[in-house]
Amino acid sequence: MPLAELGWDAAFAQAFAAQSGAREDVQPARVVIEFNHIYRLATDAGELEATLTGRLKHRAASRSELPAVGDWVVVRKRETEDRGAIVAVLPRRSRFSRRMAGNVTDEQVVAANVDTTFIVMGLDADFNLRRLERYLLLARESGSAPVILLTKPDLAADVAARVADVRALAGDLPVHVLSPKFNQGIEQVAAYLAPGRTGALLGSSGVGKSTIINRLIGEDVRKTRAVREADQRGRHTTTNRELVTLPNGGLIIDTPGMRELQLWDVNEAVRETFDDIEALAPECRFTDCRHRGEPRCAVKAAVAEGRLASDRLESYLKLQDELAELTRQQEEKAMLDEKRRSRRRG
Ligand SMILES: Nc1nc2c(ncn2[C@@H]2O[C@H](COP(=O)(O)OP(=O)(O)OP(=O)(O)O)[C@@H](O)[C@H]2O)c(=O)[nH]1
Ligand SMILES: [Mg+2]
Ligand SMILES: [Zn+2]
Repeated sequence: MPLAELGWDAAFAQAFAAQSGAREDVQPARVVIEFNHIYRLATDAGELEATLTGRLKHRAASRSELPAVGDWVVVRKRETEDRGAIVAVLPRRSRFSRRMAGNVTDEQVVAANVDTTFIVMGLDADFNLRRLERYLLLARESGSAPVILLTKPDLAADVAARVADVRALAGDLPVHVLSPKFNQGIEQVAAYLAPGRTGALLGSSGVGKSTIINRLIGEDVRKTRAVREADQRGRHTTTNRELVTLPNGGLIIDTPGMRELQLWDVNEAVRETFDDIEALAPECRFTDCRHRGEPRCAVKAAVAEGRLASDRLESYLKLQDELAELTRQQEEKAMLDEKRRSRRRG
């Protein structure tokens, strides 16, 4: 498959030339799937399995510097080896990151070099505006274009009201309603996936992400499973992120449903999303006003006068708390990393 059909272009070619110099034993490849540090890569000559070079592994200060699905990498393959070795990751054009699940303070790149991030939410029991807001922050920060897909309209009584709530939250972002199971509205997704363009499907388990891919392809290539009877939750059917090539030339990343979506650096996206509050802040009496009851606070005044919704301010303040805690943990981790490094230096 020619590299262009995998999303390769002049800018990536330039980055590759800068990384590989005059070496002749390396080639560009795109990460299709990762499993236990073994990568399946797509090249212009077919697929290839690869591992990381020790150098790449040990130089990485964060997990986010290692290849993720969608990444373009520099891979070395010798005729005497049955596997390739990834020597470098090319700079990402976009990346959807979250904080790693569990107790670790590190960034996890969920998908790289994505043009369109599809945030998929069910109109049924999955429907949750606060969660959608968090997805949107991470998607805005990713550098890709967010698009909201609402599925399972057949299982919701008040579709119109729910869609209206989503539109109010989404501002000028596109919102589409579709029914993957019944093959309705899939062309709205296909429209974003011209040849060489990459999309990624993100959302809870059971919302129909893999079903969308099956409908785009016209064949059941991805495993899907009915949600649990009792509580309508998904069964975590997809277990690995994977870049899938579509017959019409587009590419799409299927991802496992996320159980938790902890924020990573989304300060810029918060500023953009809450630009109304940010615009009021300079009129507060104190330049470092936190809008939590300080005297002559322009933001509180706007709420009192009905110019700003109080639940909007509430979610803004909650996000500020969460981001402050994240910054504190990042600083703590940076300090520990530095100590470890200086101890190693002796
Ligand atoms: N009623 C209804 N069911 C749907 C719709 N879209 C998908 N489903 C069903 O929802 C179930 C879960 O779909 P999947 O595609 O496996 O969901 P997923 O998002 O890939 O889930 P994970 O892989 O676990 O993250 C399947 O039984 C689908 O047939 C829809 O619009 N309406
Ligand atoms: Mg799936
Ligand atoms: Zn204030």
